[in-house]
Amino acid sequence: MAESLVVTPTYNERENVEAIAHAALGALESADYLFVDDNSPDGTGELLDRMASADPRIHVLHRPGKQGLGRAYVAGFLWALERDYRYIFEMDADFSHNPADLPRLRKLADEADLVLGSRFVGGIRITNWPLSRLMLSVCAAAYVRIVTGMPFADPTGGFKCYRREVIEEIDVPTLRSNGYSFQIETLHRAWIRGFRVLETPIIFEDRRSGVSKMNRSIVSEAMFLVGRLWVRSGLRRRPRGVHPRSIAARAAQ
Ligand SMILES: Nc1nc2c(ncn2[C@@H]2O[C@H](COP(=O)(O)OP(=O)(O)O)[C@@H](O)[C@H]2O)c(=O)[nH]1
Ligand SMILES: [Mg+2]
Repeated sequence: MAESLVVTPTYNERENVEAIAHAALGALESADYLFVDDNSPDGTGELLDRMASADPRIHVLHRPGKQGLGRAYVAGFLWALERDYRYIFEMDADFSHNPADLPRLRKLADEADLVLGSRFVGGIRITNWPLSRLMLSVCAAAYVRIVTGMPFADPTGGFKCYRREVIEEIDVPTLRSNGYSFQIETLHRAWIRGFRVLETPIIFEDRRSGVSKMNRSIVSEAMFLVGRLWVRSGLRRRPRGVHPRSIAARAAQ
């Protein structure tokens, strides 16, 4: 079995899935690929089935209808936990995340439990985004920092590499959020439990084809979630200590 699994939720990504799978599996020889499709009306699901029957490294989960990115990732993470993958990646289908960055994220996961591809650490690196969308992301990041205490430049990013232990410890079935909130919620659970999180710079490009599923309700969901996370963690604004299963704990032994 491969060491890594790249998980990508898809909704109407027919124009992207073949190219992204080819690029990701070429870039990371030690990886399998799991797509989680929400019965895309454009036929992405059927195309993914054909890809999976032609390539044993490609897998597909089909869900009955559009339930949001968070639900799709939860299904994907549970699928990964039933198997022996050591490293589990989140990546979008639309080439906003560059598959050529996968080996670098994987390598950094030798020294961190969760590696975040960050659009903002050490400057802003987003190409072709409308200014409004950029401002939204920058403001969201500041808001998350102020309320939760999480010291990350880009807490809403969706290009990540988790060590398996993190996925095992963040209680995946109780993750409730979707959209941007899902990224904040998973990051907060890992960080507050004392896992080591590392941000590494990435260049984020606006999608090459297809349309974004971003909308207003995703934004308001995130606004509420951030407050809830802070309250749920007993108003704590920093981790209790190093998690016993963190790579940091093991290095200290
Ligand atoms: N399965 C599933 N995938 C989704 C859903 N919404 C978005 N996605 C996928 O999640 C990824 C990010 O979505 P995208 O529309 O690019 O959001 P943006 O990059 O924030 O504009 C893409 O691969 C989408 O196809 C959904 O409801 N279900
Ligand atoms: Mg996108």
